[in-house]
Amino acid sequence: MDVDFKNWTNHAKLISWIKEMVALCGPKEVHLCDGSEEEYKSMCDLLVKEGVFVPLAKRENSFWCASDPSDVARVEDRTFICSEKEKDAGPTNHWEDPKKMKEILLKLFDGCMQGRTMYVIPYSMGPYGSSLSLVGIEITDSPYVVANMHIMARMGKKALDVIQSDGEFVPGIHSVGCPLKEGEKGPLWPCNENKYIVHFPEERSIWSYGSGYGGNALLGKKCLALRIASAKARDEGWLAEHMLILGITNPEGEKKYFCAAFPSACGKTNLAMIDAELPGWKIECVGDDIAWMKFGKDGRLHAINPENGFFGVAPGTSMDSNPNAIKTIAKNTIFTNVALTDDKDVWWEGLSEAPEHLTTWKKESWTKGSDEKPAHPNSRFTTPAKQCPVASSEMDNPDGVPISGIIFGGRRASLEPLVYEAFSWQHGTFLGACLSSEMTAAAKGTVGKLRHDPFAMLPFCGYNMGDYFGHWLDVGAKSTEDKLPKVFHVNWFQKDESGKFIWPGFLENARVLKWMFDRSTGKVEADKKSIGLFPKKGDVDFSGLSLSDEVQEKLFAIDTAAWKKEVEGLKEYFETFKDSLPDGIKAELKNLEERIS
Ligand code: SAT
Ligand code: MN
Repeated sequence: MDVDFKNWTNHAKLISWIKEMVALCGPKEVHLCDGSEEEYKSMCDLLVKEGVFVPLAKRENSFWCASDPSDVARVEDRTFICSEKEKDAGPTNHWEDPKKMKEILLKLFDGCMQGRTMYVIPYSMGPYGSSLSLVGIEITDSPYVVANMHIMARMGKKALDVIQSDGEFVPGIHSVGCPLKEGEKGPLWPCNENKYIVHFPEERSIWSYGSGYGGNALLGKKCLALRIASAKARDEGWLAEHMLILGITNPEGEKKYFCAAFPSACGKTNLAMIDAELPGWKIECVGDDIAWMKFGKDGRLHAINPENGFFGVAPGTSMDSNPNAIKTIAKNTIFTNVALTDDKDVWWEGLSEAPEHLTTWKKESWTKGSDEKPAHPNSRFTTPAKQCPVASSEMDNPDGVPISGIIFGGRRASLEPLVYEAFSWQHGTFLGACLSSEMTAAAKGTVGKLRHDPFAMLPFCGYNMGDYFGHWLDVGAKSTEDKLPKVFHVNWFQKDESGKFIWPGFLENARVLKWMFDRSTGKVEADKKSIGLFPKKGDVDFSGLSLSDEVQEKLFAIDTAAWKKEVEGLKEYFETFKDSLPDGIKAELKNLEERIS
């Protein structure tokens, strides 16, 4: 098939790669994307015409859609890091020999786009003109992916211009793996039982097959901005992290930026745009999922958000838990796997009182009182970041924002207190390495099961996690403690014996942010305890929360027996990294053991 590249690019390497993919995948036609508004509109029109998208009546330019029930989350067991050496993928990743994997992929992709249109998407992760930004090309046979990429990334002609002048791009090929015979229409949500989400970190390329959902298919997000970027960051001395970025201004007008790493579906989006009820304080959102950080000339880490949209978890999002998200999704939003109301609006658990009747994400009729959940727990909204009422004007700043603090957190029913601070960068790196969290519906697996999730990067680190710990220590060695961000650990999810959360969470988390802010300006002192630096009594303001003395104590309790058990578990876990485990982590584990004994 002849593709006319004339008004699109004359970049030889790009053209030859696209031609190669056309020959391999055998699409019926090729659409070279320009990223324009008209293109977005035509993509949505097409999806409406096909019956994939249902236009929403109360939200301008917004759509509901439902995936195949088998394609609802990231598939971690089908995600591969194919480095030349197995050791470079490390014990936490699935590895396959790159040559062997290419053979598998070439067979899978052979003719996989038959009867479908191939879309070629040029996109930039990060603001144009930033030394941190990376451009990618995603080739896909899914118009749903094209529409979502329009929102999630900076997409189109400008990204091509960067490739033209710079030469470099990350190629990513994606197929739903569902070729069509002549005249065949195929399912509304095409996908394949056989899924492969594959990364070649040395070659810096991505091959994704069989899924049309989220991080499996929108290749700019987890595949490029985390797995490929983390490997590039290791080589070049910067950090690509699974972190939100937010700005806080105190009543005196002092402004600080924080990054926070939590596993998927643990409230990053809520925290990133938290509507603080702290008189005189202001919170701004720079990003809700990914941060790329690099040292500025001032010796401080500066972060950009490589994304341009939010792919947020819908269930639990409400005017109480996250009013800014609710306002963000009022228009120009794609809702996937939430429930549809009879008057063509969206609904999910926690949004409001359930209506009498709904259409579920499985497209089944649902009446109030039925046991089934009408929205899938990993249902999502794809929405433009700039629509957020507290979107930071720094979102497009190519230099990024200077980071004063880094926060780690997971879902832990017990053990981890509400908040504490690390003694040093090395200790903070250790806290990141020790992170564990109960699993959520964001990935296929057992919801609620506690697992180690270092730096909330377990599913996203593109190389050996032991080397990644070492990279963090190396990054710290490039600056000094006074310039490096302070590191904090938080846990919003402690429960009492009856299984009830003891901390109200959500908007009240701003009280904890305030303490971290005050620590970063040096306004408040902290108490040195066995596991870290703790707030002095009264410095985290509990006024008006009516927490009993017992609960207040429990929020900051250190259960030594439980910590001894935790240390034993960590020892065992860290042994899996063998000689990749850096000395700094070993030393911190020993220190912790001594402090709690
Ligand atoms: O599907 S995604 O990987 O984009 C969402 C998440 O797990 O954070
Ligand atoms: Mn995420």
